[in-house]
Amino acid sequence: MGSATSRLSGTGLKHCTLWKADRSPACRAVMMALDSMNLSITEVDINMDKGEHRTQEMINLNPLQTLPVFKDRELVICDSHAICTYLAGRYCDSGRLLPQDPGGRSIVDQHLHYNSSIIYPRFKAAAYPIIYESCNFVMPQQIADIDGTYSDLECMLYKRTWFGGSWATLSDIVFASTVSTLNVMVPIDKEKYPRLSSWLYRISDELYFVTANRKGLCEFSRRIDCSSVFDDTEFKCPRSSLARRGQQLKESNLEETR
Ligand SMILES: N[C@@H](CCC(=O)N[C@@H](CS)C(=O)NCC(=O)O)C(=O)O
Repeated sequence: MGSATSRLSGTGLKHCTLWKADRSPACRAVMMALDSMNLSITEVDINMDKGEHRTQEMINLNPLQTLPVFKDRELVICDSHAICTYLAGRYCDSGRLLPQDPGGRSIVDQHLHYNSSIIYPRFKAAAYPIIYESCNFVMPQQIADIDGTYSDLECMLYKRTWFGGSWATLSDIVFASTVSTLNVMVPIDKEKYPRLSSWLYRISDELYFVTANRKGLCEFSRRIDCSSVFDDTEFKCPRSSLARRGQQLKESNLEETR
């Protein structure tokens, strides 16, 4: 299991820990939420290929044997949606990511439930046979289901720039992690889904997407393309969220000056 590191600067929550794997969209949603709130916590990398999420220590934390797992002092939360709303409610006063008025909040909740109950099972049905069962392609039924998701999301974006309102909220962050991952397996047809594809383009430019989603998405793509275990000597990335942000910014600045 990866060793824990703590934050370097910024709003550090030393009493909080996230156990995560970058290739997991659920983990990347939490990482983006953290970066968008400028929060830095201890992050521990778990190698799912080695079954590190199934050790007794992890089962004690999360009997469901899934990632992410989050701990704030004695409180343990094992679902990305619940972790994101907890973080936004507890550590972000502004209501920017999670509206404080019941109406606005219900819209975000509705999106998080859609992500959890509809999109996530479709993601698993498409990706797991490739990751775990040496299947080399996304099966036709799974392609149709993912296309159905794109169609739903396209409708939800009618007359909207962002899913939750006039700015990006947790709805957008959570959808960004799953939709960018689905897009690797079933590319979004720009002609058929213009609103969804421009939303994905727009959110891909957000700093938190760059710092917290890109590396894991790249790892996932590599895994889907090659059906091979990701070589974790590549894409070395600090585990503290602020350190991660610093390194990736440095890398993207370097790329720009090339
Ligand atoms: N509803 C959960 C789903 C978590 C989940 O299923 N995570 C996947 C990784 S993306 C996992 O841990 N799978 C177990 C495995 O692959 O063995 C959440 O949003 O946190």
